[in-house]
Amino acid sequence: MAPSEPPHSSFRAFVETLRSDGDIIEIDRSIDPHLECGAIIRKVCETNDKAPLFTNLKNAKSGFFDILGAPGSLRPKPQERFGRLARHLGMPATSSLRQISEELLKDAEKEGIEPKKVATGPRKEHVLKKGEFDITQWAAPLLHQDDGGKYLQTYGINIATTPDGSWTNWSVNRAQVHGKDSLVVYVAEPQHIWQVHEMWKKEGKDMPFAIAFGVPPPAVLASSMALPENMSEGAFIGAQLGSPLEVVKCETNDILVPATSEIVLEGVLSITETAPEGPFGEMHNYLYPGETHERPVFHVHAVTHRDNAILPVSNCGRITDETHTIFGLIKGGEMRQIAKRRGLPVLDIAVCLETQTTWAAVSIDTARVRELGWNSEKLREEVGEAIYSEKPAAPFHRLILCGPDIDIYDFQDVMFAYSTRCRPSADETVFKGKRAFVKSPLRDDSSGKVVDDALLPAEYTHGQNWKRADFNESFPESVKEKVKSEWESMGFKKWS
Ligand SMILES: Cc1cc2nc3c(=O)[nH]c(=O)nc-3n(C[C@H](O)[C@H](O)[C@H](O)COP(=O)(O)O)c2cc1C
Ligand SMILES: [Mn+2]
Repeated sequence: MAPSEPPHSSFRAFVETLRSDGDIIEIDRSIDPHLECGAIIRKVCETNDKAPLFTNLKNAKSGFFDILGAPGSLRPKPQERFGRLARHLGMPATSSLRQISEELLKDAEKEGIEPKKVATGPRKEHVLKKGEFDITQWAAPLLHQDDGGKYLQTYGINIATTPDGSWTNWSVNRAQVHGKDSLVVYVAEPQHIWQVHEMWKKEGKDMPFAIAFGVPPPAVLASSMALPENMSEGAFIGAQLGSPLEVVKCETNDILVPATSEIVLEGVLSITETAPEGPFGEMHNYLYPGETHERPVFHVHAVTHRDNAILPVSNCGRITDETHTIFGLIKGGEMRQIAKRRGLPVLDIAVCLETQTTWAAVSIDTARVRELGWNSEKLREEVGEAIYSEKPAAPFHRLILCGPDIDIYDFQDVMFAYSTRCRPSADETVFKGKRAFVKSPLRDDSSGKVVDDALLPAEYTHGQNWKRADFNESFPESVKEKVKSEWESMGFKKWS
């Protein structure tokens, strides 16, 4: 049966859409949230399998809660590779990463539409006050064996408002179980949650705070974006969707949370009390056993949840999970916008998921490069200086410049260009002192970010003077069509 609501309207509708897409494996046998659940999600991500919905987690209090793993990872069918991500915005499952990023970022400069406050919502179906819940007894998963604790928050949104009420920030930052009514939250410079928390420290008051799990999927995408300071992610996504998101007030503070949220934890983020957080298996597929950081404690004053609540869980590590797909979606789009704003001869920028999102491929408008009369050195210098100077580029340390015959979303094509057209040293420029990414296993790559020119010399003078020796370029259409139409009857596997 087709779902009655579009997938981007609520997390529940999203799950129903995945189900009707045939993109869910419902697991009703008893699964242990201690590592077993995490192992299944990990294997799913590493093999692009269907999203697992765990409906019988060991120790889960009856009906509270189920887990949806891999909510934004890749699908098995190549034509629907980004289908799960596309469904976050209510788009067709066959949408490309470029199409999804255009939809998310279209007219990004338009005025925000603030969320609309409504009286109540399904998330109020169950209200548990302090003393009525014990988070340590929930089915919060231990996701990797050396993680510092059980991570409840991997795909929810953290909601914080500045003391003057002018800016409400939504962000995805992990949080781990700390006590029966407390969590410890990843709050670190330069993230906005850290900035807002610093403002409350100056006020000398604990920060009113909420984490909402299972929110409308567009809200997660907006909360993963590096929007400018003072811009509320809720207002941004309202404008992108063309209508406000509905929010309800918390029970114990004035924080507004999405009305259809599956689970909401509300209370205060302490300005004085910290606890060790981490380690956690991270997006680059590294975990440093025993490495912890002191981070603020979240005192939970109330919990509200829907009937049969579902917790979304992202278990990051080796490609490909949400940290890669969403990074690819957002950072590629943001870097494309930078190139456009700076007037560079760039058609598009794609994050290479296969590199754990540390490289990006840049499609160069070579006709414009020829008009500008730029040589390779000048092009590398201009692109590197512009892109690496801005925040969205921090996670990347290699930009590969590609000509018009290269599909920058096809890593094999990018590697074909890189390996056959880029001479080490001669075609490379190294940039020093550029913004590094704290999460990178390199810790600090500010002394070595590179732009690799994978254009051939002819592209600077007359344009492409070669043809490829491959199926696509070395045969007439009539021959290709005939081969394709007879392929399977000759005994080969399905045409792809
Ligand atoms: C699945 C997922 C998990 C993430 N986990 C973290 C995290 O634990 N810590 C963090 O700082 N950023 C994390 N991020 C990235 C932030 O959401 C991103 O940097 C965002 O811009 C932060 O919001 P802000 O710009 O309002 O600070 C995660 C992103 C995704 C998609
Ligand atoms: Mn923000």
